[in-house]
Amino acid sequence: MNQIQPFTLPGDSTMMQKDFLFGVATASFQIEGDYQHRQPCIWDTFCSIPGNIADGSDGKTACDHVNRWKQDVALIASLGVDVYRLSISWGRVINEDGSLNRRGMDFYIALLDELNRHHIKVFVTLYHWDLPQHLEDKGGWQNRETAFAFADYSRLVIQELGDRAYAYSTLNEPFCSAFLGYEVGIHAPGHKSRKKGRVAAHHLLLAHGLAMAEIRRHAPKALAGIVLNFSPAYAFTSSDADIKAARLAHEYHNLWYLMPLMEGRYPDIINSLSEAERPEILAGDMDIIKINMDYLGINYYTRNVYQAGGELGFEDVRIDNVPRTAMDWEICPGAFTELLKDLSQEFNLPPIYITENGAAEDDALLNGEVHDPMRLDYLQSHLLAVHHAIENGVDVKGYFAWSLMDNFEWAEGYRKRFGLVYVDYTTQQRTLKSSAKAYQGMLAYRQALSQK
Ligand code: GCO
Repeated sequence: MNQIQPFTLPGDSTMMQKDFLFGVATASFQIEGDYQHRQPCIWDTFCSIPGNIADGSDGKTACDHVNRWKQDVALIASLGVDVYRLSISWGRVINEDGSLNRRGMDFYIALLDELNRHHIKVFVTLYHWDLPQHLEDKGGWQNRETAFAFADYSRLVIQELGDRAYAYSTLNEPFCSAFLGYEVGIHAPGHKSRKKGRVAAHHLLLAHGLAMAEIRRHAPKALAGIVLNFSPAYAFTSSDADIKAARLAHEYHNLWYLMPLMEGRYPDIINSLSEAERPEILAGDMDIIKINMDYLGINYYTRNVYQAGGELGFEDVRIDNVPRTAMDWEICPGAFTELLKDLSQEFNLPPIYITENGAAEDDALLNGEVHDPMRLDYLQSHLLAVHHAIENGVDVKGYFAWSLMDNFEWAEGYRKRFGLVYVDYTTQQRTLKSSAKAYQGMLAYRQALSQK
């Protein structure tokens, strides 16, 4: 195949400076496998119920990363990235009685040591959705106690990993855990109740605040923050009703998580829920949640369009004739720039890291190569979108492509591929896609610039 054109950014872009961090991201359940050596989690249970996962698969083997981690670190290093974002599997490091699982913890210690040996910084996510099943059996995120169990687990991990991690993120996308997992039930643990979704969100945010305090105490040099996903809400028409609908959707899906962190309160849409549907907020909770963060992680994939309607005043509209990824998500880099600008204007945000951005494509391995033109376009346009936001004054310090390699895409199973690296699940062979080469090329160019 012809030489792949590297991604390009203007030479004087902040993103081409050495201290802007470029990375790739993964999550424990999506890549690790080796389920025999950890507690079962809610995703194991969810996968075991027919119909939940599009291809009937599970996370038992995934990318077999626990057995291939050394080779995977070499792969990460070969891309030339500055930083790698991974998550810790709660049930791999903590036994059911709360004691440390030495074997599991040693796996992560060796992994972080190896990354650091390659001069790769590590962003550790403490919770990327794999709640131990024994905690779900006691109510999971419905149960306030889970927030305290999370703080205990976090403390043990942070005490062990300490400054091997450059940054800790408490939670990844509490929207997904709460809304997809407890409110609409398309993710584990599969509950379907508005009340449960709202209660889960509150306990997740409380867990975040409690864990932040543990990071501050036990790894004072590491950065501490959270990762939120945002799908900016656009009005279908310019009618007042649709504009209002988009605002309501933004409050319900995006600001429900950000506003408590920044301002110690839920957005106004909480007042349109019946008393019975609102979470119980105890005195002091919002102060715990509002703890100062060193950074905000933002995950962006797509935007959503809304019109007036539905029980809460908004409903999704699917618009035609727009480019979409294999997830059927609209490709809209302009909304990414606008999101970053709008959030920075509306809130007094800490520095931002783009902790995930990427696209699923129907990739195929042909003669040892994987060409992914749609992903190439997607990443190039979204890198530029970040650049434009920075030019407009938004403080972005890093960018992580989702994902290092193809992996278990939750309810979609293995059919949706997000990797820069292709994984052949029968052989576990990894192959750099064109997008990986374009990323590698950009990073090599930047490296050369910095040595001039
Ligand atoms: C997410 C998750 C990832 C997904 C990715 C693509 O943040 O939603 O962090 O686990 O795989 O977003 O859907």
